Amino acid sequence: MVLPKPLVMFLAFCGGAALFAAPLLLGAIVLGGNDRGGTGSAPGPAESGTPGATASAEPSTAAASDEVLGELEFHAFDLGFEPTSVEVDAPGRYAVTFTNDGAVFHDITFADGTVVEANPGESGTGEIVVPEEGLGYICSVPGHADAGMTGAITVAGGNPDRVGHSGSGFVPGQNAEVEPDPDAPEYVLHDPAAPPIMEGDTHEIELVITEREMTVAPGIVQIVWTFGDTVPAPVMRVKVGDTVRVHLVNPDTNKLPHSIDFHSSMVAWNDEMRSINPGEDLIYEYTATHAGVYMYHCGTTPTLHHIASGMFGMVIVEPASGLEPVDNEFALVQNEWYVVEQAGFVSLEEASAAAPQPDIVSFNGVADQYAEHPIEVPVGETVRVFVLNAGPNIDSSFHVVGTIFDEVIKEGVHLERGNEGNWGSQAVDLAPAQGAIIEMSFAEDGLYPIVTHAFNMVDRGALGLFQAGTGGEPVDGGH
Ligand SMILES: [Cu+2]
Repeated sequence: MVLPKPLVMFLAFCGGAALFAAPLLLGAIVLGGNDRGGTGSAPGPAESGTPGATASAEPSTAAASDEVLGELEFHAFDLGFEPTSVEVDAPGRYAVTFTNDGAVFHDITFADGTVVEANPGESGTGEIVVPEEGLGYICSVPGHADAGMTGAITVAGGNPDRVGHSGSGFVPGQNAEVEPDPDAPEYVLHDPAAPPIMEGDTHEIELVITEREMTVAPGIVQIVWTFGDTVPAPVMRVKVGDTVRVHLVNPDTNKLPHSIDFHSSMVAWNDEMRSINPGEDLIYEYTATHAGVYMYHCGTTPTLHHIASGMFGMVIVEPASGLEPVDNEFALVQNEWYVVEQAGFVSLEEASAAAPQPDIVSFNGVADQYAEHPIEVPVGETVRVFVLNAGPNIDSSFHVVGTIFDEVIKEGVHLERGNEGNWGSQAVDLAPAQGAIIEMSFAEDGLYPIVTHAFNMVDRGALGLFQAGTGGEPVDGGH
């Protein structure tokens, strides 16, 4: 692999840069850990071959016939099934009625492949063949099975815990290994420049939700859910006193309900933050009352899955009097990706672990993008970075190698440039959903790595570079 020139220089310059270099030399993120070995779980119907075929001749006959042995009724709510286990007297064919009592779309997907769907308030019907071993069922809407929408049909005396469904055999603490695909689309470089403040006092913003694939690291594609078709979502920049009126649109081409929650607002959770189904929209209006760097995100259940899948962004609220002008402004959002499958859904199971092990940690959605495409700034100029840790789970220790922050406003706490004593800051700790305004400058020509100083995350993609001036000369005098 051919390394970009600034990077070659950086590696040459920095002899002890193994940690930085690892992902780049490999050409991809190391998605470390044990192989999950497929998605199979407990021995289940899948192993029995033809659905309905059993060792005993009698049930086999019943299963093969068209005779319907009974009717089974299932209900869905948000997020679960009622009942979660059903016992039938004999294997064979059963009619199924499925009623959705929830507020969002659900289905019931049986391990024999039968799917019955129902919109909120509606019912559907189907037929299933229950084998001797029993038959598991889940809701196949992403995240719903993980959130608890699973169940099992057993045959007289069977143990529902031993009935397989199509849920995965995830073991907490074990990350999947996903090979980068050399044919995956190249990632789209996310512009790190912070936008200017929006003009006027009232801002009408249309935000369209999309569900699509995105290259989140070289060779790694994930299904993402977005506000405004980018991850992170567009930066909104306003000032205290402004009215922000967001028109949130969930197009009917989407599959899932979504919502929006602005941390920069003070509104009731059960009104503006409500979920809307595909084909619906809502208006979320608030007055910006407090200055800071705020997160906005989707809050639809399971919220963890919606944030982990890309539904997060930054709102900058300036004081009514505005921020002091500086020479350069950037916006960086740190987030984690939990990857178990190429071009698959982000893993809620991995993200849910009590001690989560992200496969990728990125600035502005794509691993290592600013290491491969350094952010250029002139030597000696003031540089302001708006930083948000979108999480969803792990802390950030935002640090820029080779400089000292001389102005930091973190969650309302202000370290002022030129303070008495000339106190400075080396790293800004940001728990999930915390944000800061961080200012610095670069004293000389050269490269200044952007990291979270939680260094176990740097080789997972949390690496960028500021290039001051020409980027400087490597120590060995090479080229
Ligand atoms: Cu969502």
